[in-house]
Amino acid sequence: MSQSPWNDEFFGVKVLLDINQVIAEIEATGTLDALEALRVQYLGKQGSVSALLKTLGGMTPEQRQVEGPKIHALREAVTAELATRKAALETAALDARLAAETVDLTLPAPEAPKGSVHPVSQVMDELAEIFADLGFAVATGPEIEDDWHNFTALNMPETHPARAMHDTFYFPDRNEAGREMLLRTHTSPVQIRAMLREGAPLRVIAPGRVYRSDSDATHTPMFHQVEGLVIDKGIHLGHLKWTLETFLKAYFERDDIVLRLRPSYFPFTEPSVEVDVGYSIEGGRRVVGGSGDAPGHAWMEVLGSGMVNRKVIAFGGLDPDEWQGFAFGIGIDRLAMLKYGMNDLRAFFDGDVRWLAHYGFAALDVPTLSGGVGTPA
Ligand code: 2NL
Repeated sequence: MSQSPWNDEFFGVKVLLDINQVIAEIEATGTLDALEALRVQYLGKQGSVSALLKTLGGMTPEQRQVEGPKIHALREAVTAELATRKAALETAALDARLAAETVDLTLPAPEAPKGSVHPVSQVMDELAEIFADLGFAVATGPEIEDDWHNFTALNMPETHPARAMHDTFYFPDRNEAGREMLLRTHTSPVQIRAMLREGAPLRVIAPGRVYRSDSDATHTPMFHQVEGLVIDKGIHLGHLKWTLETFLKAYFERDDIVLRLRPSYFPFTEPSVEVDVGYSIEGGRRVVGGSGDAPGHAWMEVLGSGMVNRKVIAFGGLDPDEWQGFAFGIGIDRLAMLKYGMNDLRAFFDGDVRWLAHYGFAALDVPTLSGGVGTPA
């Protein structure tokens, strides 16, 4: 760097700038704060290098041609030196920290927050496991359905009063085939699709979300249902009763489950039966088991079922003279409440993590029904 000429009065600006002195000063800076103070002193708005730059305005073109490059070179030299020193100080600070700080690898790691399995998911897994033992596959399908799969194929024609009873959420537009679109009111359409796709024989369960325009203490507009369907030759009510009894014993993990079948009506089954189980109250909670007619016991409805209506078998693309079947439908949320002792359905869907911490299941410690269906109690 050439010797600076600006050691004295210069165009009215009092400057004392010796480039070698400036560089020495920057190099001697020991802290980032001190360096920043120097930057302001030279390059800041009121800085001395900035003041020199301003003098260019008052020069003749000839003077400017001579002095301009020198002043700019000076500014660049100071800027570069400040940057070099800044990097050196930062590196030194980091080295000092690295030398001073140590990581104690023997300290226990902080515990990560753990998620948990929602009771509805847990019960769905249990149902899939129990029915897998009985030869059922799990079928899924769309939650947005057309009215043919949700109603017509289930023997609920346009004018059928049960369509109104379902309090359906309809979409404003029809699909390409001109069918009304809706949120499925049950998982039956999944089974209709399974029949059409896979034919017979068939054993499927269809668990999932269903929607009805209904909302109070015991009804949420979205809830969970599992339906089951068996199609084979020579299927009769005895198969239905044995299957449901075997399922309920496995689910409640009790061998003393007693069923009561009551005649009922569903458009998609004929005959239709409502299934009750005996229970008693123990410690303020419903405990399933024993006959509902026994002292201190009562009957509680748990599911609806029946022999698949001939018309529904035909809508599923099968010959009802050749194939018969039974079907059932259960509310999963209520099934979870009965087994795990919750009393408010709405809390299931509030998304409150405190509720989930209380009722949820550890992801890696899922209680499985490892005994399997049919294992002696
Ligand atoms: C109830 C009643 C039921 C079915 C669902 C069904 C499905 C097909 C064919 C015939 Cl594809 N039936 N499902 C049958 C009887 C009852 O549910 O009260 N559920 C909570």
